[in-house]
Amino acid sequence: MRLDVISIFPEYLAALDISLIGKARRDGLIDLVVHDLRDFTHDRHRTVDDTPYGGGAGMVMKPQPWAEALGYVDRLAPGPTRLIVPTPSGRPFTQTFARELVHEPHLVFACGRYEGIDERVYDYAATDLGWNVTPVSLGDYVLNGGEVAVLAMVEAIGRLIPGVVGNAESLVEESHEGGLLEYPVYTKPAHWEIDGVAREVPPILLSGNHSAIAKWRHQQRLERTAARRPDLLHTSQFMAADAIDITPAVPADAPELLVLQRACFVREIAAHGNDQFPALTEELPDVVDGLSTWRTLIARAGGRLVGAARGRMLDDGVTWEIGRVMVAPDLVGRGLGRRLLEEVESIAPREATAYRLLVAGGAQRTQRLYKKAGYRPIGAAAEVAGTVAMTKRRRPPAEGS
Ligand code: JD8
Repeated sequence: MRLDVISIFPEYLAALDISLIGKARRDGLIDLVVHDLRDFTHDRHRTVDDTPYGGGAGMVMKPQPWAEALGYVDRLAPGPTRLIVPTPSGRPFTQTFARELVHEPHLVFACGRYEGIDERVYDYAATDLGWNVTPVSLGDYVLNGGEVAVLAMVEAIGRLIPGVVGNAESLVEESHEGGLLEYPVYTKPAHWEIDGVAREVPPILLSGNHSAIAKWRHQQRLERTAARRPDLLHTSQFMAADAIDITPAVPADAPELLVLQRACFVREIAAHGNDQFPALTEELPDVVDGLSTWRTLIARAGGRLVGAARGRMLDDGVTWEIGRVMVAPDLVGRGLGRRLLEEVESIAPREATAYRLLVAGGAQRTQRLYKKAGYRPIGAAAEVAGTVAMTKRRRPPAEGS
């Protein structure tokens, strides 16, 4: 892979002379050259910038020096060239993109400064040089120029070249490889004391039980990702990371609850042609009203509403009626339904001595879940056609609880 970097501060890229990238260059694994843009100016002051057309603060980099610099490196490396232009307005640079770029035969990095580079340079590179021009951002913060971004990108791409990083093995379990953040690491001493405080290495890591260690490390990656980067997790992984938050519903949850109940009960229509199921016919105001007449719990995974359940006391003053135990269709079968049922049982007032709930007549899977939870069917429910009522005695709450 050939890389060319163009900058008015070539010394900024000196960091690429050292460490793994530096060694890879000396070992011929990476062919990287840094060019000074001012070498492509012809005036005594080696001018690379001028005032912006349309006015405004700062200066803009002139097109001619860039065109000559890009033309020069174009002749240095045959074959397709990709021009990476660091800019806060570029596509986010990610590990996935790094893994894509490592397969490019020739990468050119244009380090801008000031307010940026005259926009016509990108059209020249794409049209006249036939390059694939890609504006890329290192992250949602503002730097003073492209050099820092190029340092990061060249390192992230270079270390993926076979042979650059000693044990390729370690490339696998890194953050952003496989979508999870990396697990915590420890080294000697196992017992570490500082300022009179002793800190131990998690015993599992001293056990020699490699499958248990791998399991523990995976769980650590899940929990750390759920806590720090929920955006990286697929909802199902929240379950595995046990990072589902169950909280009381608030009126603002009503729109998502309406969507969830439609999604969860739509099968009723297909299974029993029953499109009059309340959960299917309700509109938003009905859901909002329900939040004031029922105590409703919701489950969220990384901010997404993935489940709910509700309860209310029946007029007999002793029965806690449970309803709308719902789990998002893509998450059924992972234990969330059982957990929601336990939670909504647990919020029943002290005077409740029994639970009662309705199940769609044909919903065998759901009935099995309730039977496993101790519920027993007591026959057809009068109040909602096509449903079966199931009840369970409530174990008296433990003394003092
Ligand atoms: C290239 C000039 C400075 C940017 C006026 C401040 C990348 N993630 C990132 N943040 N900032 C950059 C970046 C900033 C640059 C240049 C990259 C060239 N500047 C400009 C526009 C606002 N000044 C970046 N990658």
